[in-house]
Amino acid sequence: MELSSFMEALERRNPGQPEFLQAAHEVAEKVIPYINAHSVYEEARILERIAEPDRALMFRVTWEDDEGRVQVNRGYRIQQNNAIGPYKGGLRFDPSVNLSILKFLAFEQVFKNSLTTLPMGGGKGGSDFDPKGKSDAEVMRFCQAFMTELQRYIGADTDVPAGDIGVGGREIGYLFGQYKRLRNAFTGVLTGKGVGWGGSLIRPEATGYGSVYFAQEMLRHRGDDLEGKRCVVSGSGNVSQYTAEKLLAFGATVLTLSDRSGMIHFKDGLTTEQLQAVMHHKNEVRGRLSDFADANGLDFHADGNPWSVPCACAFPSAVQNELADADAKVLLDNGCFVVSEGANMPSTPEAAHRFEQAGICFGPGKAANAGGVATSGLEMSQNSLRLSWSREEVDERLQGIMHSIHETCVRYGSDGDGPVNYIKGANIGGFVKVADAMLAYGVM
Ligand code: NDP
Ligand code: 2IT
Repeated sequence: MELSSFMEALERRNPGQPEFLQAAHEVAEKVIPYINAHSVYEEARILERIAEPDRALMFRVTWEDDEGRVQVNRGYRIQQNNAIGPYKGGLRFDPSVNLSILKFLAFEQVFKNSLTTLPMGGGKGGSDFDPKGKSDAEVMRFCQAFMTELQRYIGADTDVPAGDIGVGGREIGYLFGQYKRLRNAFTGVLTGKGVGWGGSLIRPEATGYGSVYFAQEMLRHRGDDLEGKRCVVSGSGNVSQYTAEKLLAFGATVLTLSDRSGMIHFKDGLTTEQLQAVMHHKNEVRGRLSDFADANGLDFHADGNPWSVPCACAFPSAVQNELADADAKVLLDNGCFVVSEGANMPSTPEAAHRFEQAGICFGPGKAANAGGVATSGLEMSQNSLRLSWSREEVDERLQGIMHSIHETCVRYGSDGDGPVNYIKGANIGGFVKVADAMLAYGVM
């Protein structure tokens, strides 16, 4: 099996889907040599089958805004692969959402969920709806209309959505309420629920905490530690906030946060009080960092990104392709040697390749940010048991899962005495479990 012919066939069938093709290329590049060494996967055409979603659902979402005007959006759910468990993955509400972006995310999710050790298949969904600038009532009406369509396709044993960009606790509440109303069933059909109505403690924190635990695993593997390290974080949403919180708890210095308006440089390091204020501003006020920086006299760079600030560790935690090759070069030139991807595919292929060549600790998103979906898996377990575990118990399981993901990466990504290739390790490690299940089921 050749990478070029695999990609040519994929490009022919999926024109105009650059993000999906980018994600598929990254996986195929690492997995095809492994497949060639294990011909059973090639004969059964496992990679071709994983790259074709089981189904891709698209539907109209019609709702009324506060002025009574009719609004039309598009909803999606990509059910990529359920070989090892129900489809599982987030919902993204953002004007940029399209089929290519959701297919990339659903494809990544298959490998990520496999790495978590929990029984979850891969899926992703969302809408081009923009929650920004909308009233709570508008967000509620949109979520209800969206779920009215989505509920046909999901279920606690079928497909279990959660949050992603633009979908947090508020949206999950409206979505879950509407599912419960329409189906007259209180089930674990969504994760990221509030703790009083079936949610898990630590789920809001889990992606950020997990990304920091993964960085700590990579450092420990080299006999090093996060304490005292200078760190840059991009984004200021759910993942970034709890990445920053855990970094502070580990005694690291957090130098930056960002959003679509630009970047704040905390020259003396972000304090716990500043982080709390940022959380309030982003989660309650739903404001921009530019206004927060103005009000607090902070060093703000409208055109800046965090990668120009000298650091040892970088946590790209906002959006795909936010870290380009030139940024990777600047990071490396400034001595950065740990990158833990809180976001999905934040590094462009050129940037990831540069990190790989440099032999630094580069944790790709499907490994580094898997703590979020892993804790969603723990929420599903608790829902099935009709029990709630304590904070300590969930956090301990999360740490155990991040440790085990790191071990899988080391197992499949070690080349002799060289540095661990985490891209290779995560892709092959994620592939094998799904591939073996598909082999067991025969041709379908
Ligand atoms: P949020 O919506 O909470 O936050 C997103 C953050 O990224 C915001 O600060 C937002 O800025 C910024 N951002 C979004 N788009 C852009 C853009 N085009 N350019 C610059 N900044 C941008 O989302 P999450 O924190 O949940 O998600 C962040 C990333 O982590 C995503 O890639 C997501 O797929 C990934 N992820 C999330 C998981 C989760 O459990 N939530 C799990 C695993 C991965 P602004 O505030 O201005 O909108
Ligand atoms: O990208 C991701 O892993 C998520 N947005 C979390 C998915 C989930 O089901 O918790």
